[in-house]
Amino acid sequence: MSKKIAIMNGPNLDRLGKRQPEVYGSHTLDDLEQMVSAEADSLGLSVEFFQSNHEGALVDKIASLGDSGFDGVVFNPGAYTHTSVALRDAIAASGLSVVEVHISNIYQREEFRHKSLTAPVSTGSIAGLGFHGYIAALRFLAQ
Ligand code: CA2
Repeated sequence: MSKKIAIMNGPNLDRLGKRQPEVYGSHTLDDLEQMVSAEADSLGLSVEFFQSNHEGALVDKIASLGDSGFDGVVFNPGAYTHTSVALRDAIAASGLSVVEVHISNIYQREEFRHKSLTAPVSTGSIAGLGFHGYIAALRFLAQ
């Protein structure tokens, strides 16, 4: 049976391609999802996409994925990366293999972005590779 992987994006990532192309590129969330879908097909993975601007909705989604047989999650928690104890606790309690992805290199940006509350409870993290980070995370989870 094919592995089931969720691709989750947090707040404001639905605005990709509409503002700040110098930081996040000019492609949209829809472009990202198409690119990830094509890669998932070639890796024989089943993928589900989820984006929310709401912390509680992201917490609920992580918990439900943990309870419904998903094998892994590629997760860009957006700004909640730097603030959310609730998301950290949800990841830690989920039993899921979570790869944290950031489009931009958070370590080259403002100091408040250097700290991730969610990375220490994730399997690994990738920052600064643009959309390629999602593909690298997917390939890792396909193993
Ligand atoms: O680099 C990343 O992927 C981030 O997770 C993106 C978050 C930011 O708060 C993190 O520090 C790093 C912000 C996403 C906002 O994306 C937008 C894209 C276009 C227009 C407006 C926002």
